[in-house]
Amino acid sequence: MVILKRRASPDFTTGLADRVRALAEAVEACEGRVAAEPVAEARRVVKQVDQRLAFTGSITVVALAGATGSGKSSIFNGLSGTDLARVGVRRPTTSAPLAATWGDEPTEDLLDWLQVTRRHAVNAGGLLDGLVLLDLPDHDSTEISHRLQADRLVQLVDVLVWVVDPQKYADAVLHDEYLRPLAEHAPVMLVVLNQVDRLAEEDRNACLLDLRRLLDTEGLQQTPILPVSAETGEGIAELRDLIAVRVADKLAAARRLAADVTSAADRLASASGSGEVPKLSKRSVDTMNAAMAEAAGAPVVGEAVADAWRIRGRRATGWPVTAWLVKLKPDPLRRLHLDRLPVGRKGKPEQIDPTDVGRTSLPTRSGVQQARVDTALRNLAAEASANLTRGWSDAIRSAARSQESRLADALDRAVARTDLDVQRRRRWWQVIRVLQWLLLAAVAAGLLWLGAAFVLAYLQLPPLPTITWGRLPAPTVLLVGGVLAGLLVALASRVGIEVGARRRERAVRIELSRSVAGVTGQLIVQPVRGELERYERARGALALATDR
Ligand SMILES: Nc1nc2c(ncn2[C@@H]2O[C@H](COP(=O)(O)OP(=O)(O)OP(=O)(O)O)[C@@H](O)[C@H]2O)c(=O)[nH]1
Ligand SMILES: [Mg+2]
Repeated sequence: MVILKRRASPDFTTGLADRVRALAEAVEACEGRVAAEPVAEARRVVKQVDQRLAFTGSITVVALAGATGSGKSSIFNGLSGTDLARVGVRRPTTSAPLAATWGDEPTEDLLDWLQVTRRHAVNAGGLLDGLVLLDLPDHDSTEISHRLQADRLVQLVDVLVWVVDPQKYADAVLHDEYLRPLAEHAPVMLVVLNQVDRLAEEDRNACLLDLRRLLDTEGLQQTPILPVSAETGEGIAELRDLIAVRVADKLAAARRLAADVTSAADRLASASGSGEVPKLSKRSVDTMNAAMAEAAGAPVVGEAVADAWRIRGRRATGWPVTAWLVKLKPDPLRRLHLDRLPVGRKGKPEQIDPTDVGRTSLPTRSGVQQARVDTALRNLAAEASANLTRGWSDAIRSAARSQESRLADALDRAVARTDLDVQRRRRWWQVIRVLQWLLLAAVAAGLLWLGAAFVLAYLQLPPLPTITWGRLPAPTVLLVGGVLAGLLVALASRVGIEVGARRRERAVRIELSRSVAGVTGQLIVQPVRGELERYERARGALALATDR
């Protein structure tokens, strides 16, 4: 980080550390969601920045790169005032990189990192102090190892000097595979047109113009072109001056790394996509929950609770003579194993206890229900991945289904643990029950009375005093009235019970929906939101890293 502390804060280095951190975060977020190649490249850049910044920023590594025979080694010798580099007629000549170092700054570790073993110190104390000049092998001969070494160092050095000659300056390999992809690095590159001594004045100008035009179309407007002849020494001093400027400002390394970060972030950003972060609407979550609730048996449970309510209500409020018959009906809740559940305890599906054995005996979901669940899940995932690239939408789809194997079981447990409040009663039932027994007592009294009158008449004993209510005899009123009133009360109560049963059914459906939403929230919505947050993180980090 030495460079960053001492930077003169020109734009390109401003926030380099932040941008690298952002790129590292983007790499982490994009892992597995974006094509492997740009992710790997961005990771390599993050590592390279860390490694290069760990070395001193006072040293500037300049490499001479280019096709075989363009004159790299000749220029290397010209710049260093030596004949260290072998210049040959037989192609290719240079097979391993060679370094010349200027100044007293230790360069051993840096050259070790660059894996350059052939090193020579040259005259110190000049404008080039702090320069490490590399003569690279060519990138275009039949020797694969040359290209591998050249490519590796092209990625690592601070300043690239591309040496071209009048015959091959427009070479497609050089332009398509190196210069164009390095457009972001235009400010840290130079192009040298060597062997100008071989050209007549007008050819030289035409050649320079054509080369300029080529570079401009490739986005390299900021890359200077220098006509040089290693043979005559023309242009070598100017080249030395251009290099000296870059050595003096000590910012070449940071500049290069900033360009690396920008282009890696750009590539990663276009691979990751620029779609807005999709929102998960309440509507699609609700639709999915409704499908899940149905598949989990919420309607069946609701009906069972209502039926159980009716049975208990009728038993409590029915005419006592016949009400016991209701007992013969099987309890619908018991049939579904919902009767022995904790009462008065709210089910908390988000804290599903794996040791809890609460299970219902609800029928397994039907094909239609399963299809509805699948459709709802698909729609949810589609909404959550709208406008996202393939990798991200795949990740969101699999996040929606990541807990699928646990889902059916978790839903059943949630239903089983939902407080159905099956013991709930109405106070009026008790009142009616008392009333029913009083009416039955009246019936019994009437019956006894009539019985007594019948026995007395049979034995020709004097009759009981005749009491009439209205114009009807009291015992008859008690008997018939009691029966009729009991039946009427039972019938009227049924209306109240029915209203209560429907209300219970609704309440249970709501309670079950809440439980189901708890489960889907944990097993579906949360993983999908997690993935969306990850995308948002990647997007934010890439925006920071690209610095656009
Ligand atoms: N006329 C002329 N010849 C040159 C010039 N520069 C280099 N040469 C010749 O071109 C040939 C190749 O030069 P090198 O410096 O070995 O080229 P190189 O780019 O290092 O080649 P490799 O190491 O194979 O990649 C040699 O014969 C040089 O003498 C120049 O400016 N003018
Ligand atoms: Mg050479």
